[in-house]
Amino acid sequence: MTPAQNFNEEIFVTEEVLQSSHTYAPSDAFRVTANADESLYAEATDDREGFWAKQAAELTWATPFDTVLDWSGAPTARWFVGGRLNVAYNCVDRHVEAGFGSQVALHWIGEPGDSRDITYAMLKDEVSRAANALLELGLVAGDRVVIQLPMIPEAVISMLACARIGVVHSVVFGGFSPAALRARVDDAAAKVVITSDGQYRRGAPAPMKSNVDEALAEAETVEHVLVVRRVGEPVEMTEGRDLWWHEFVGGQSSEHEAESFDSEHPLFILYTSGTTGKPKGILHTSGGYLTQAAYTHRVVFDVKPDTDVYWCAADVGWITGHTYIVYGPLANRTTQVMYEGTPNTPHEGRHFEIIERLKVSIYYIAPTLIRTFMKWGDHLPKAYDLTSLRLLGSVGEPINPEAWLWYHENIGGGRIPIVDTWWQTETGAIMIAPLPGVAATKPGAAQRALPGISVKVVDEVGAEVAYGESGYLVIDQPWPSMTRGIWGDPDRAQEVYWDRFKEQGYYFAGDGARYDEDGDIWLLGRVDDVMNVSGHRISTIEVESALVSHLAVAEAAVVGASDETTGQAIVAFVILRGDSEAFSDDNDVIVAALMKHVSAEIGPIARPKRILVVPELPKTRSGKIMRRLLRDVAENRTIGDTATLADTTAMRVITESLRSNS
Ligand code: 6R9
Repeated sequence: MTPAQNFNEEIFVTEEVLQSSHTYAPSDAFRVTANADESLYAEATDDREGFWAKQAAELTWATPFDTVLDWSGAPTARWFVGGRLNVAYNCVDRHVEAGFGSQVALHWIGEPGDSRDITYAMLKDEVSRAANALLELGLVAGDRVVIQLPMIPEAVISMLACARIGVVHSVVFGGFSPAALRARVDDAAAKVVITSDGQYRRGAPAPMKSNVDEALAEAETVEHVLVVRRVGEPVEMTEGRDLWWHEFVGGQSSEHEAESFDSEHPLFILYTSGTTGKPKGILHTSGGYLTQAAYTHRVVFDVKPDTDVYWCAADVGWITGHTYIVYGPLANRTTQVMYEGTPNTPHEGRHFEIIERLKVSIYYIAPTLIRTFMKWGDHLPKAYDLTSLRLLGSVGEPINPEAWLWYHENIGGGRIPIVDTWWQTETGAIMIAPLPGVAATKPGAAQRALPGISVKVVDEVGAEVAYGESGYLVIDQPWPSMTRGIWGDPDRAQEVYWDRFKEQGYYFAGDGARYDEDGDIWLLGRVDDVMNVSGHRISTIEVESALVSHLAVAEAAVVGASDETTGQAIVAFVILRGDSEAFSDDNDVIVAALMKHVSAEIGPIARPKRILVVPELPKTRSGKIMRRLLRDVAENRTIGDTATLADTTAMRVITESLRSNS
């Protein structure tokens, strides 16, 4: 289905979010001390490159850059050309050298209640030890390391250790299956994997190392596995390959001289779902990425390094964790909270308890968690002292006005700004968000591109739409933290992101958006076949591929159906093979097996909420599945227009069969 076909339906579903019109002006107290003011917009418009050069100058460069932007190889940009820097030095050492070694970098809290406070000086020692360990394993700049770890300090330390020696990290979310891990290890030809014996999940230890072992069976490129002891469960160590972190890293010197790397030296790869089955390894480089990570963190979160306690409750396995737990905050010498566990372990007030105890002042979460808190009840935030908070953030999916207002009232006490931040793995850092202290915020709107960033909402042919109209979100000027392409497939980025508006030279984000009457931007969700489940991107095709890889399935179609809590939920329609009675004549048994199968193939986050066994699927004459109609079924709506179906009776057959099955 082309984005255009899909697009109009998205507008239909999200029309209700456009109702709310009340705005919330910042308090004078916030405004006068804010890191940003209105003049930043004009400054950036007058001299974009000069503006970005100024932001880059906030970092410490070993060799200054001579050219701000080289766009001659568009759409692959080079930023801060000629400059050399060390990303880890910028995030750690320079703060220690400036006399802030005793400042806490991470207030880490484990799920079972254990905790560690790690100062910048301690972080410098740990990162240096880990860097020395990776060097001893024979890694050289440009090599790849895969990291699959729970939310423990070693995740941050490993990432920074890679950055310090110019090794490219690829962090794989702890919930991904051995198959997904293996695909990422192979794609990047990783030489080392860093993992842990296990991870705490909802109060109990779950295995991790054994998943890695399964993933790495016969993996050709991996020479060593470093294993952090976290849960104390017995694990199998492969002689000659596996090493305990506490022994091998622990035994290294804490002295390590950080050398500088080219501004365009690769920093990391992070895989994300696109419209095709295979996740894409999104590549980010050093100087431009760090510049925009630090700048956006400074102006959007208004961080004051001497006084704030900042908490971004994402996982480091996602881009939000990379940019707003590791690189942005640490480059800005932030004191932050890092929490290992799930929000309801050991109880549903856990986040609020942490905010109260550590006096968190800036709190950044996803709408799905806000909606979960709403479900758990207002009494929970009320039971804690949340007055230390002075700024709230939201990321990952459109925030519906109800959730925004609840967040504002119940967590923000009705007194503090909320920044709704729109961005993507590919953009590397925040692109659209209100500036706190500057903007009067609107519940549900991300509002305006940040100073230095330029976006537009355009129609089918790339012409900007009028205020009050909807269209496609595009980015019309290069930005420092933009992806430098897809790992191992340099031509694919052009096709995936730039071909849709090739003539205009626009980056197409895959999202629909709308200008309101004031010209503020409202995000309307994906217009392609990418689902957003609890803020995680999963492609319909990825789940379909997993389903059809099961022997019982002949064909599968997957849709993202609106869900009160998770934003979208995965609903799958499957046609079973003719001989699938051989497995069972009970659909429930097959459905349960398929659920398990998808979890095993991709990971529990991709497990469908519902799987419906159907006799056929609605297809257009060109053979494309009409997901729009299936979404109508999944969301219990009247079935829409079936005129373009190859077989116009298909939907009737499907609904009748579902009725008779239930
Ligand atoms: C940072 C992150 C990117 C996709 C993006 C969009 C959705 C993210 C949003 C938002 C509306 C926001 N998205 N933030 N939609 N409002 N504030 O989430 O990156 O995992 O790559 O997802 O998420 O659809 O295209 P990533």
